Amino acid sequence: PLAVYLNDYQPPAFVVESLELDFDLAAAATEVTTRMAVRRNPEAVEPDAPLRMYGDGVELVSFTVDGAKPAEGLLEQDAEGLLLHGLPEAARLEIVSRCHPEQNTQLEGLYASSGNLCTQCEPEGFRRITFFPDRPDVLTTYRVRLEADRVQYPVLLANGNRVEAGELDGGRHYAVWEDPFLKPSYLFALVAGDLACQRDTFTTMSGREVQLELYVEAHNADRCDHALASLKRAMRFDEEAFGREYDLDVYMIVAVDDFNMGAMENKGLNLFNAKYVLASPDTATDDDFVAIESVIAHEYFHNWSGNRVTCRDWFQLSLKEGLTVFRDQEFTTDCTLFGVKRIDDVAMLRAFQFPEDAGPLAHPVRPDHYAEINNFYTLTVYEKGAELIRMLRTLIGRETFRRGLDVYFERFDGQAVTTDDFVAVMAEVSGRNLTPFKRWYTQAGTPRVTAATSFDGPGGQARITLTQETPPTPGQEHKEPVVIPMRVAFLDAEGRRITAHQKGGEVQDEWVLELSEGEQTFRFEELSDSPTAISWLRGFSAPVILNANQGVDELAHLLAYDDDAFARWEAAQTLFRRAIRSRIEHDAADTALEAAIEHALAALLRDDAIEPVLLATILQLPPTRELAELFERVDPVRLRNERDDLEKRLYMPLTDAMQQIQPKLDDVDNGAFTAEAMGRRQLRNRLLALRVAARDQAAVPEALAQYQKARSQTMRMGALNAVNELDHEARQVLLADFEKRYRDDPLVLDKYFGLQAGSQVAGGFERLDALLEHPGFRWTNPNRVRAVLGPFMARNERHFHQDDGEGYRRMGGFVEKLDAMNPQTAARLAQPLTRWRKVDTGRGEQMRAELERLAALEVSRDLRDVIERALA
Ligand code: B3K
Ligand code: ZN
Repeated sequence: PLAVYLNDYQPPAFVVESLELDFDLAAAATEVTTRMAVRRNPEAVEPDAPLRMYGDGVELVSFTVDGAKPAEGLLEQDAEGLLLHGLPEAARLEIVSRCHPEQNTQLEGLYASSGNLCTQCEPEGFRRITFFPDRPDVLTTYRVRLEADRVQYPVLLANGNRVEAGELDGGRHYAVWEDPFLKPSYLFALVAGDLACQRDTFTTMSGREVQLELYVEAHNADRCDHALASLKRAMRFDEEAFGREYDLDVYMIVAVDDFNMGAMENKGLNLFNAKYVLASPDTATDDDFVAIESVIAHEYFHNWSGNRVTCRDWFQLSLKEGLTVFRDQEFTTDCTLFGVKRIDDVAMLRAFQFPEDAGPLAHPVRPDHYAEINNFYTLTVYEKGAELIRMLRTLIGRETFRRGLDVYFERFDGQAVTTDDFVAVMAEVSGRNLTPFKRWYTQAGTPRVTAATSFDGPGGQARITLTQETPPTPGQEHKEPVVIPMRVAFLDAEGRRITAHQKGGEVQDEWVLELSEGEQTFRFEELSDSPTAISWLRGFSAPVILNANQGVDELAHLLAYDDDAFARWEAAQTLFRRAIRSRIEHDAADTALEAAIEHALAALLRDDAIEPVLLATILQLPPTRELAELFERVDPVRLRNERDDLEKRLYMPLTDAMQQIQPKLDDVDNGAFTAEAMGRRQLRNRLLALRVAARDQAAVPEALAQYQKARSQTMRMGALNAVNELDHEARQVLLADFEKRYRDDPLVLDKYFGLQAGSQVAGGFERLDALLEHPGFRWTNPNRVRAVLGPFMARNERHFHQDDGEGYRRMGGFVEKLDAMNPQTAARLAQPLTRWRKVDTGRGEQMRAELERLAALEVSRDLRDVIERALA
């Protein structure tokens, strides 16, 4: 496909001074009247350039300029929309156009979902509603009039404040909405539907009362409390942690059943995938509760980082997404315990972003070209982007960073800007040259850092030498060094931090070393004791792969004592990885190593002081996806088997120790939703799963009992997850019961789909077929499709990677089928198929063949872009 390049950016030829949209809404055909006042942009490059209005699948009904039809030849219609030539300095345009919500299965633009009408405009959906200069640097004020059937669509919503409403003849009614804030078209939204409204209020720090309104289908009205409470917590947090106050009088959230992603931050009117709104203890797990809170917060935080200050062009996507993920991570950290949120974020980065950055779809946080922007809403732009913000804060200090954010929001309020603008503010407030740091934005790939240490005798001196290297990625053969903040501490034999100083520096017990060259040495003097262990990359201070060559004893010491939760967890992860590597590379277990790990885990299980949630997190082995990154190519089925076997061997001797903890966790199903209560449930469920994996005979009946007695979805799912890999009657009994219980509850049924599709128990293809035939399954609903196909590809190595290629062919077929309805979701689901160079050659060839089959078909631009990059 044809690519768009960052270097080609030009300011728009016209600015839009104001915009009025009139919608005559109906599911079959909606007529839109667009009135806009345009004026030549003084910053335009060419003084007489035409006005470009994008349109995608929109029918043009009529067009006038200052009340008259444009003269012959001045209005040009092409594949991208409309071009209007010969415009004067300023003009008023009126466009009447038509679109067809009911036929819109792509779920971009205006579409129908469960009988309601709603929109999704980011990034380029507005052009599917009407003709418009649909680019993020065209900002204007919106006045929107919605008219529709009163019975079918009693609720009519758009951005901003409702300024007028009334009844009309013929059973119709209308509402007029005005949004006083400048916004780009991607933040436009409307909803028309039959929805129940749950209300609450929030008083801002300056004492204004904001109406909070949550719209859901009437039968879901009892699942809204958590979302509303989360919203209020997020609003308070943004005031307290970032000084950001909400600006409109009303904040609306609407839950939509058919939605391509998690949610959308439209100004004053967020649209949400119902999955990230609806929750009750019976239907949602603790993880669901946490995810809802974080998505609600994320979209709310966008009101400043994204809406008040937006992106100049889509290359700058991380300007709003990286920053907003950073902000939502800070919020969740604030609500959870003991640094475990940081561990969860790192685990996710490693399992998903690192592979992306090492594969054929690798791209910089600020890409410099794209063929389809929808394919760039990635882990790299979001999660790695958030890591860059975090590193900036580490480098310039918390207070300076906070001051920089204030300056950024104030200076660019109402503007569309770039990641360079953001970094420039941070450079200004800190007085630092951050130009070298910007390589993080332009260079793809995960840097590899090695660390070596030497201690110079009793004088108490230490030397740390760090080196870095970033492997090549597509289109970027040669890499420059980046600025890596490495947070370190030396620990003594009791796990206490040792003090020392760097030449000319103060005495400290923790340092942030700045590695900015290929190799650098850092010297420490007058160490107060001789170190037993070094705690590296504390808090995961940079998104790198570290090799510190630490011995097993040193790692065990960190695992027992490190006061940095990440570093403690990482010590266990390093041991697990080393054991797996040995099994794969030497075809045999390193028995001494595995015995040492078991010993360290046993000590951990005896440790009364460790927080339950941290213990639960540390006990978990890395997932196959992440382990695969240790190898150039690997047989994924074997890797999964070795991982599971290692887990079994390590925990078999520990089943008694695990059993002994369990009674202390008997009261966890108590309906409490504090971080502590959730952490204890997590440990209870982890221990149960590990005991089942370790073949503890008593564990299966316990799982059955836990399921039967469960008063919450968390405990029910805990039991199901524990037995889901067992070819045992217990599994079937529980799953059948679960299916019966939640058959008519789509969001909970998705959990059943995931359990069935993600299980490696024999008969995976038959189960897959049955799920696709299930009355609750629909190809047009992204949640259903993802619930089945996602876990099949992510967790069911045995079937997805079956060595005859059957799994790849099936998934290729499903991607093809879905592509005809919903290209965006299809292109995303195709991604596991792009990793053909990472699996062993036999499988890799089968996977590649399936990609080539798809490449030969007429597929969407979204899917073609992914396939072409995968095959390049
Ligand atoms: N900004 C939206 C994502 C839009 C994705 C379009 N393919 C949600 C978010 O990041 O908050
Ligand atoms: Zn976002």
